[in-house]
Amino acid sequence: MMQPAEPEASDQITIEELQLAARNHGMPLEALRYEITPVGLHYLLIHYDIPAIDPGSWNLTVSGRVRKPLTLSLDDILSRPAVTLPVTMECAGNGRARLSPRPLSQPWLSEAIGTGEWTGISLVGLLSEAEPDVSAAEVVFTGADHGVEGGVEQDYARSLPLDEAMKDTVILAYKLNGQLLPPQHGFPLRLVVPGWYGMTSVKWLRSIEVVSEPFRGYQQVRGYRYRQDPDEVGEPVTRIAPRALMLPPGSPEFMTRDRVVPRGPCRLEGRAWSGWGPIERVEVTADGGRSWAPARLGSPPGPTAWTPWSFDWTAEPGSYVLMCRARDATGREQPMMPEWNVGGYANNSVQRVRVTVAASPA
Ligand SMILES: Nc1nc2c(c(=O)[nH]1)N[C@H]1C(S)=C(S)[C@@H](COP(=O)(O)O)O[C@H]1N2
Ligand SMILES: [Mo]
Repeated sequence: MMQPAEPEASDQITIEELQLAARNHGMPLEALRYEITPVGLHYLLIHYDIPAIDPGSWNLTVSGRVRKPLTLSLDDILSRPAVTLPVTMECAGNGRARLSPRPLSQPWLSEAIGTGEWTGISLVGLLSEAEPDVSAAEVVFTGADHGVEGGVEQDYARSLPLDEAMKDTVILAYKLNGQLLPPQHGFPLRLVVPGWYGMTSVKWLRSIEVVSEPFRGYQQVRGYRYRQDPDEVGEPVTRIAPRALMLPPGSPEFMTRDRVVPRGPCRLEGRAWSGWGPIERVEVTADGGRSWAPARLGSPPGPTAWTPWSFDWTAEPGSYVLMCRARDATGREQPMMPEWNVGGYANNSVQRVRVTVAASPA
């Protein structure tokens, strides 16, 4: 059977990419079986070093274009009413390593995802208490981590437009899956912005500043822009493009990760999400995309988390490339082939899972 070619990376992975990949791990795709990703299996992306923070002396400041600037200790934050929300988070660089030419950065394939159950305080509550004044346009979130990127020494910082920051699903989280944040996920406090790519959700948060002009920080105007040419201003990377992933069926071959599946009925399962709207449809193909059949959709664990799907496949002897694709309620759908950009962001082209079904049981 003719199979569609999978986009191949053009050159070999460099030692610097490997260095990043060894620090920042993905979610093993078999962890798609968990509705809430266990801590430790959730993906991880850290631009610089994990900062050392003493929770006793740490505090959070809310300042800038506000009538009532605030300084809160960790105890102040822990004593406020708590909210808990399952949130599917994805790195904007997910899929980057399948682009050609490959942008040199964290070389994700498709595993830079996870769904955490985040507990914290609502950001809108805190901002309302600080009373942004009429000049307020954006909110800048700064982390305690520090490093150099693109030749610019910086604290990791990102902004959100005021109206996005005031949405009631945005939280300042101090717990992940019921435990205090582990160091790597932002202890003692991080921002969690459902629906937006992960770079928005600033970890090791130390200050919130309300500003009247668009923030010009590195991660806002140099990083995280869609560009065809490095000299372009580009468009900002914002919400998560739709993606469906399949829990790879059967068993893997150690090096290639190709699957071996016994013949007979085989339930394919996975999860799908989009930051633009609810998942409306997931389809599956086993014949290279000549025919797509709809998967059954289950209910997501919350409005800002992935939707489970399943599909009953009959595995006949042969070789297959299984694929799945998601469409959201805004009509956005995954493309078959990647769309290239300088930073390698938002490559949500469909996943390919190579499967062999043996003629007789092993
Ligand atoms: N302070 C700070 N916040 C950060 C980052 C960082 O390097 N420093 N990485 C961002 C990026 S690019 C992503 S994808 C998410 C990853 O969150 P996680 O490691 O908890 O999965 O955190 C974001 N928040
Ligand atoms: Mo990211």
